[in-house]
Amino acid sequence: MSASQLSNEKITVVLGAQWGDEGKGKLVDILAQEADVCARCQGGNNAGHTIVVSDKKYDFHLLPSGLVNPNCISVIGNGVVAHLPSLFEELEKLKASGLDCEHQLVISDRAHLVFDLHQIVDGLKEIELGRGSIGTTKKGIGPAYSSKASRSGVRVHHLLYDFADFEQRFRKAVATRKLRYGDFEYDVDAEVARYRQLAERVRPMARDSIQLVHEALAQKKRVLVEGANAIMLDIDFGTFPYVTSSNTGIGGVCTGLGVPPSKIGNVIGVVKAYTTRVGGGPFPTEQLNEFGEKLQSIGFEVGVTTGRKRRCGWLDLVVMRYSCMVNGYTSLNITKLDVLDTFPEIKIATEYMLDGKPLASFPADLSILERVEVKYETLPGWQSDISKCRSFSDLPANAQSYLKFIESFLETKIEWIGVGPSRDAMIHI
Ligand code: 2SA
Ligand code: GDP
Ligand code: MG
Repeated sequence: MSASQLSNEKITVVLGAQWGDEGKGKLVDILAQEADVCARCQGGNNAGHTIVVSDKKYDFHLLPSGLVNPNCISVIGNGVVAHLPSLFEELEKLKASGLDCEHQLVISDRAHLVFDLHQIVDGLKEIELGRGSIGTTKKGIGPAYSSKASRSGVRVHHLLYDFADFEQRFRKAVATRKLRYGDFEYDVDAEVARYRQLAERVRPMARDSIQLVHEALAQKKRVLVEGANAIMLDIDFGTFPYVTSSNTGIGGVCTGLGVPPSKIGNVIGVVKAYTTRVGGGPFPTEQLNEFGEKLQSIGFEVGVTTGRKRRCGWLDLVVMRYSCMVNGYTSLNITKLDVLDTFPEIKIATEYMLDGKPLASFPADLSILERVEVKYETLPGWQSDISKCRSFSDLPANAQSYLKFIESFLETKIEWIGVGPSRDAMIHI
């Protein structure tokens, strides 16, 4: 890869284009080899990004995947919700696997804190929802963003300057939730003591990240943003209420880092060559049959954070057309094309029909989404191993046709093609 992949004028953004787990971490790792700054702008440790470098495998949750590059400063932006105990645990795990990167990490003093309290409430809310539960990761993400939106959230800076004030805010947050959910078990005094220690540990990495990113841009440094989750899990644009609690699309980059749209350059949408989803909610191209099982097992489709099996189905270009429209991708990374190697035929969804008529746009109402009939195109498979291909022309003709079909349907350039999990198993066009 040449250094020119990242602009030193504008921010490069990598976003999930479906329901998550498209392989964003792998592309971020590739691009971050040339980045000066790699930033997360939303979500928390609900994310799970796996990176494979030679024989080493790293799992990132709250931390930006750019940390694999020792020269890259990694930023947890103001739009992220951070569970500090998990942050330090993740750093320890990375250190144990040979990545000592704590000194590269910066956390925004405006980022909101996720407490164990939020994780407990996340679980209680899911129980309350019963059969309609969202299938959250139970990492406290929704309750932490609720605290933020209701202006009772606690931010990193609260922890740093006046601990008595922090303690008061924290105790009030617990009391309010106990009024709502009853007297759940929670050792508040122990938690206060733990945060007194965590405050000192986080102090050296807490900064005004907005200033940092703008200074980096002014100094012509290369800034990369790693999206977490994906557009169909976006709180506004996703399949609400089966979504996460942040703006996972391009808007979240501006609000989660404090950068204007004029500073955003390339936006790369990461698209799995089929579709997966974890948790509840509609999934029109889901294959509850041998095809879905085959995709799940060949693709090793298991949640990085929770270990849950991912639901699997065919590529959905109706979802992708909507995703391209909302996020305005300048190019796409098609990932896991190799997982389709053994399929004699491959289907692609091209239209949703409702009562015999094509739907003009992606529906807001889930009862409509549940009723749609999906129209598919069937393309011939290539039935050969593509994992060693390193250029577009190396790919079998049917794999090239599959990609060209996607590209022309979406009118968006395919720039990267993933043919295996490791860093080098990527075609760049
Ligand atoms: P939450 O925990 O409040 O954000 O859950 C709300 C919905 O968002 C989905 N969600 C995810 N979907 C795919 N991947 C995610 N990260 C992990 C991974 C998931 C895992 O990389 O594998 O390990 O299970 C992720 N995080 C949140 C979630 O399933 C809910 O549907
Ligand atoms: P993310 O959340 O979008 O970063 O994706 P995850 O890391 O949760 O899930 C993607 C999984 O697919 C990881 O285990 C990756 O190592 C793996 N992966 C990424 N790209 C490819 C690819 O092109 N081919 C194959 N076979 N695996 C891939
Ligand atoms: Mg993931």
